[in-house]
Amino acid sequence: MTDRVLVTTALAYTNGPLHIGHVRSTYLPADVYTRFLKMRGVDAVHIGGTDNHGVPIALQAELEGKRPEDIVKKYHREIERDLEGLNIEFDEFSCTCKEFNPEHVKMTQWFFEKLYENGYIYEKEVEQLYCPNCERPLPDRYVEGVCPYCGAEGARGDHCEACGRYLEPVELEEPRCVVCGEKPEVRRTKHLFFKLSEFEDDLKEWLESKEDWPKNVRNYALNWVKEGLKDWDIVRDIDWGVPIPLEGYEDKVFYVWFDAPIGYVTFTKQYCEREGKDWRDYWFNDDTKIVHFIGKDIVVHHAIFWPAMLMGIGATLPDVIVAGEYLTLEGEKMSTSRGWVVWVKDFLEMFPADLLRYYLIAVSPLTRDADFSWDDFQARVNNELVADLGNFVHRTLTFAYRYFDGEIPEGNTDEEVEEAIEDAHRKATEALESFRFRDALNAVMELARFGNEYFQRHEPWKLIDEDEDRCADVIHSCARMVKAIAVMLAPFLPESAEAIWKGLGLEGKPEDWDEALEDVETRPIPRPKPVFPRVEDEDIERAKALLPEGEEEVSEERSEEKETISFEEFQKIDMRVGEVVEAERIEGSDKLLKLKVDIGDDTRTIVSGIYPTYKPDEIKGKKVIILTNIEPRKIFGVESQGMLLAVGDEGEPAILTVDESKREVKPGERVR
Ligand code: B3M
Ligand code: ZN
Repeated sequence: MTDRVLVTTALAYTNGPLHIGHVRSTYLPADVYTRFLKMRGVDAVHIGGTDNHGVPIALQAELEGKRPEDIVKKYHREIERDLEGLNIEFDEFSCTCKEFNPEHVKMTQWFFEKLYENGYIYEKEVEQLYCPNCERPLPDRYVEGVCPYCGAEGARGDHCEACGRYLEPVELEEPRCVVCGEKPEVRRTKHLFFKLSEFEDDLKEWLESKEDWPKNVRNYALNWVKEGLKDWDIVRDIDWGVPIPLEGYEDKVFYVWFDAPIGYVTFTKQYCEREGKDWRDYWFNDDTKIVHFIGKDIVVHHAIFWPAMLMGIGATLPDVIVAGEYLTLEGEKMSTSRGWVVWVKDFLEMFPADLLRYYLIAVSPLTRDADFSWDDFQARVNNELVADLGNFVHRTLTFAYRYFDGEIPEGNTDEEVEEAIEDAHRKATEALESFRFRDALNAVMELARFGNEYFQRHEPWKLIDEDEDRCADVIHSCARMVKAIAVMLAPFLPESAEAIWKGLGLEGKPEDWDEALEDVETRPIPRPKPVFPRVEDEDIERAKALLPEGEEEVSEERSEEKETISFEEFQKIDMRVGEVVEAERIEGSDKLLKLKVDIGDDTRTIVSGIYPTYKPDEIKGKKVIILTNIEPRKIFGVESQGMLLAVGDEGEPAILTVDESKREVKPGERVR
């Protein structure tokens, strides 16, 4: 292993806070890996930040009537807060925003100029869409239409969600401007292209040499190269992005995927300047190992475009690219627009960070898709963390505390225990070196399971009366395992590892990976406390209540005949006409509105997932149907005292209302 390692995590777009998908695919593995390296004495640095330019953020700002930098600032803060809450540590966490980080503008322009001088940039006329009504070009998502490949409606200018293909805006059929709906016209303009095609052979050779890379990255990238590489348009006709230092390009900026990876270099430089180091030691020195952690949807950008850019200026190429596969939620694809996600912030309001860190690693290898399910989360925490690991640590410490005067007893460690520790240490080390995070964590869990079995088999509660010296050996052996567990758990569950460490009466926290192999000294220990909380059914109910009402239930309804109910049963259902008197969005939610609804003798607060189909102003004054005697439920911290009836799923609700063409209907009238 080299001494200098630069670890990076993909830069999250500042168009929303973090959810568990981001955590699982990149942040958590990168953090675990860096912590592991640091514990081994490697000069490892973890660099990250946020990705602030690009059409999606510009468009979001425009549609919300804000400035892009305001959106960037808001979400940069929230993302930073989420990462801190999860104990994801960075040596530098910065941003690419031209307003807030002029260094990044300089670095991007410098990078471009190098590529330009080296002959890898050329100018070419392109066709692009232009909105005659808004009087401006429509790059990427500024235009929507029908996908020319699969015929799906609502394909965006850069990408069709339905078939997954990359698109050019001019390829779209029936295009329209997303801002005003106008049909755009085709205009010609000048763009700059990066000669990606020239790097085809070098990239192929380089990727082929990376035999030890995770397969999901190498094979995918190689297939791309084999299909032939086209030169890459690095310009966009918007003003939100890094300005292009070339005459004639005053109204254009670099494409966000050109400047974003350069952020890794900018941030390294910023880190180095603070630490009195030379950033060239990281980016122009083949002794440095660069490790990129990314999500699998951006393999092409990191394994093809980015290395080609680096080759173009003679910089150090990534040593490894590790890509996390997708995470689904309760068996369904996550969707921020539908609210089908678990936000980090919400998780942390309910559970300690380490429980999420544990679950996301234990549930599946990083290179395979995984599903987050609340029931499985509860089961794994209770059956594994609490029952195996927590129990072993607690019973060991409690026994020592009670029967050995509050101290870890002196004694000899049994050989089978020494072996079990060495075995776990070797397995965990090898697994972490090759990015098999789950295997590494499993090795630690296995040691805990062995510890429990060992404790049980030696029956110290009997030995203490029969043979106190032998009992001391057994408890001493157990304490050795507890110490090894604390050390090896540290990269994964840093808070719990420190708590266990302190439980052994040790100072500070585990900092040296090989200390797992060392004996434990006799010393007074504090009164033992359980390390992990049990996750109770109520906790899980509360967590589930944050998800929108199950889509599955809706579709089941269609296919499944419901049981017949009696008229009396129907009579129990109290549905009334209500008039919406107030409506506002719920902060942090993409689809929820908080409504005040007049139902005649009462005014109820109702939370309903009808945004953005229904805007607050447009729902105000409407007569709606409310199920009034359903149990109140807390959604996003707001108690919903009833349910607004609507049809439709997939984020396309249509609300139920009353026909007033024959007479006026008053709020409070019952539906019967
Ligand atoms: N912001 C996409 C993503 O968040 C993009 C990554 C940039 S890494 C240089 O997955
Ligand atoms: Zn327009």
